[in-house]
Amino acid sequence: MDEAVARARRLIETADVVVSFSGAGLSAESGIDTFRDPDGIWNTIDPATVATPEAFERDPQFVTDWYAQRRRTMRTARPNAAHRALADAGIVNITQNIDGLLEAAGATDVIHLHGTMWADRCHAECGHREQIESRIPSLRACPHCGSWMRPDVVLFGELLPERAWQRAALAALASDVMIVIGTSAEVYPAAGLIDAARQSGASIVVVNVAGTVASRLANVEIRGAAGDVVPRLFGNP
Ligand code: BV8
Ligand code: ZN
Repeated sequence: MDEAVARARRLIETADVVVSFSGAGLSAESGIDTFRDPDGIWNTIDPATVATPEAFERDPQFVTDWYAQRRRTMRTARPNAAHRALADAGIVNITQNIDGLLEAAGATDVIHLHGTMWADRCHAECGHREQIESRIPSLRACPHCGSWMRPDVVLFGELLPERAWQRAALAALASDVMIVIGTSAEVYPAAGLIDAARQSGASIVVVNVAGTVASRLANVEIRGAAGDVVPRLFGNP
C-alpha cells in the first residue's frame, strides 16, 4: 500500500485542481451502513420497497419510518479521519452520501448529488422544504399544497438536483486528480463522473477496501479503509 500511497501523494501534490468523489464507504467507519457490501442495506431490504417514488406513493408511512430509523443512526454518527482530512484539504468534495459528515468535519464546498438526510421536501415538488434540526419528523402533509413531505434525497428513478449535477460535472471536468473514495461506482449518472474526469485528463486515485468497477479507471488504486488511507494522501500520518 505504501508505494501506491506515495504515487497518489505525488499526483495530488503536483495537481492544480483536486476533487473527491465519495460514496457510503467514506462513512462506514463512522458506523453508517453501506448499501452493497455483504452486510449492506440493500441486502436487508429491497430498494424497490423504500427508495423509489412509487414505493413512497404506495406506502408513505413505511418509507417515512424507514428513513426515520436511518436518521436516528446517522444522527449519532461522527466524522472519521477521512472526513476530517478531506475537510482540511480545502478541496471540492462531490458526494453521493446524505449523512452530512463532511460538513460536520468542517468541509465548506460539498456537492450533494443524492440530496441530504437533514431536510424534508414536498413530494409534489411545490417548492416547500424544511430543515431537520433535532426532532426527527414523522409522516406529515406539506403545509403549502397538502401533498406528503419526504426526505430531500434522490430516490431511484428521480432526477439528480440540477444545480448540484452541473457543479459536480464542471468540477470533475476541471480536475487534475479525482480521489474516488468508498463507492461501488454502480449508480448512474453519478458514477459517470469518474470516467468523465478521466476522459478530460484527470488522474484517478481509487481508495476502497475491495475492487470495484472503478478499478479499471484507476491510475492508482489503494486497497484500504478510507479512515486509514485518506489522511495519508494529504501528508497526515
Ligand atoms: C436517474 C437513495 C434519471 C438515497 C440512492 C431503471 C429505472 C430507473 C433508473 C434506472 C434503472 N436502471 C438504472 C437506472 C439508473 C439508476 C441506477 O444507476 N441504478 C443502478 C443501481 C443500476 N439511477 C437512478 O435512478 C438515479 N436517477 O437515473 O434519474 C432518470 C429519471 C427518470 C427516469 C429514468 C432516468 C438516482 C440514483 C440515486 C438513487 N438513490 N439512495 C439514500 O437513501 O441514500 S442509491 C444509493 O447508491 C445511495 O444514494 C448511494 O449513495 C449510491 C451509491 O452507492 P455507494 O455510495 O457506492 O455505496 P455502496 O454500498 O454501493 O458501495 C460502498 C463501497 O465502499 C464498496 O465498494 C465498499 O467496498 C467500500 N467500502 C466499504 N467500507 C469501506 C469502503 N471503502 C473504503 N473504506 C471503508 N471503510
Ligand atoms: Zn407541497
